[in-house]
Amino acid sequence: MDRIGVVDTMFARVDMGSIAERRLAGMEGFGARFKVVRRTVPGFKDLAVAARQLIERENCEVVIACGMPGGAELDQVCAHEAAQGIMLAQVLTGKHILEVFVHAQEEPDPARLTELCRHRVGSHALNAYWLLYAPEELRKRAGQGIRQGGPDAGPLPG
Ligand code: RDL
Ligand code: RDL
Ligand code: RDL
Repeated sequence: MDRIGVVDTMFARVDMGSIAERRLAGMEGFGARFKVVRRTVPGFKDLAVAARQLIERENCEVVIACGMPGGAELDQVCAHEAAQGIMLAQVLTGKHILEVFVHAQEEPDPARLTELCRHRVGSHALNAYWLLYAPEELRKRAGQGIRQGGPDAGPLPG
């Protein structure tokens, strides 16, 4: 059976990994064609190595890496570093690790931040599934200004 990895953090103020797990559990082939392997690490700087381990030790085909950069300026610098680690892990393993970051400063209202999280994590869970099983779904949407967590920007005219 294929494996899809989900890793999230204790730092995040929303249980992002469970949102991804629930979304994947609703997709065709769950439990038959693929299963989900879940890990949680302290914070987003710990995501890259956990994702690499999910790929190399747990044989995951794709990983969804969820994190929440805090609101401080320092957290933005750290987010950039954490993102570079995730990219390095992708290049080293040759597998997709979808970085799902929801920045605390994107939305000051807590209820709306939770909603943004649900939407972004759910959308990237679907993207991971498509990368693995339905790349034509991504191809159909090329150049369409698709976003995760907010409204789509849409295509430019012409
Ligand atoms: O490796 C242990 C920690 O350094 C690691 O868990 C960090 O990701 C924790 N962390 C910070 O140290 C920080 O300054 C986090 C943030 N900011 C942050 O904004 N979001 C995190 N972790 O998930
Ligand atoms: O791995 C999943 C996503 O992290 C990845 O697809 C990103 O490239 C998506 N993305 C951002 O997260 C972002 O903050 C993009 C942009 N900005 C951007 O400006 N252009 C993109 N993607 O193509
Ligand atoms: O235009 C508004 C947003 O799309 C823009 O601010 C993005 O940069 C927000 N964003 C992130 O900050 C991020 O870390 C996005 C993603 N990840 C993402 O994966 N997909 C997005 N936006 O559409």
